[in-house]
Amino acid sequence: MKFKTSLLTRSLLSLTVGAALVASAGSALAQAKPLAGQTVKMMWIDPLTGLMGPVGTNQYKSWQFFQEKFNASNPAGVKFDVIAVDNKLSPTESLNALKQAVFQNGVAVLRDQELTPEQHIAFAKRWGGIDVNPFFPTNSGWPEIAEVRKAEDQKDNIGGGWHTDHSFDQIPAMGSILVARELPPVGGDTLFSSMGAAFDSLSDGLKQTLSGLRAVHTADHIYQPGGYYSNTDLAGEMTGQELSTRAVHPVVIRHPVTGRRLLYVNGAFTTHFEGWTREESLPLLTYLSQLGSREDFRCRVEWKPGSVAIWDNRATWHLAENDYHGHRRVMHRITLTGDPLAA
Ligand SMILES: O=C(O)CCC(=O)C(=O)O
Repeated sequence: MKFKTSLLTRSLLSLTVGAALVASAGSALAQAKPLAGQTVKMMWIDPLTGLMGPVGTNQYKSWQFFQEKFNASNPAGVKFDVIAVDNKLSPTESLNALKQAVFQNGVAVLRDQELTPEQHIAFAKRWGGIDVNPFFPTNSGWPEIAEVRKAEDQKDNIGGGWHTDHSFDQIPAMGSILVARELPPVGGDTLFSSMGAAFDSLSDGLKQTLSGLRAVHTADHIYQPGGYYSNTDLAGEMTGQELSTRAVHPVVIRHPVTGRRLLYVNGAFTTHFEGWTREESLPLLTYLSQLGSREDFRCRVEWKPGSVAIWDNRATWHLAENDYHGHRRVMHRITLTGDPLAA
């Protein structure tokens, strides 16, 4: 599939990392499908409690559960692995297995679901708290659910540049659970990039330098009046323009669960290194943005009706491809509360 650079991509990149990255954003990735011959584990979710577990009764909708692994050494960029969850696991143990898969691999996809908004919310609560997104439309009728939506007549999309969600918060969101509601006939994939693989690829010298740095994150240039969205055809739908955001985080963090070291700056929300001017910061931020979006650190999620993706914001960046003009795409996102970040 040909990569198309959206207006958001262009704006964010020119803001933070410059036009060079646009030119480098080619894409020829493998697709998010289980490998032939592998077993796909069936899981179910309890509509009332949001608990998930192995299928064993007809009373629940089954889950197809596979995880998507980033593989820095594979030029194709993606390796898929179907998790073998033991049928004897309890629902809570199964959910814990899914959580571990997301923490270790960055993103997991569940296929063929029929989650109602209430089930989506109940499932999200099983992961911890919900961070209500103050900027996206919430037209689903549930305040916990942000709508990531593009209409047939709109040209701009939400999330069209590489980013990680809510890095501008003091305690950034752990991740998100994104449910496909309406999909275009083709396109509209989401790309993910592994920040563990990006960090591992650095020289010892740059690892050491970055480990001593902190960076400033804000979304004011995105959501405030005069910011990115005010110049798009999404302007009338976004909210929270009066809000101001700012947070300072280590440039290299440790994953709170796995302990893996991760690069934690992103092209959308990181403006400069603490104690450095923006001009001084830009060359290094540009380099890191180019590195982090390298094809061999990425995987692609192809959406299908009933797909649900769960990702870890600490361990990944993501980008929503804007290559389906003339068609409608509606996704429901619940943002999951995170933990304080530490080096
Ligand atoms: O629509 C998508 O695929 C992802 C949207 C996005 O970037 C986000 O919710 O942060």
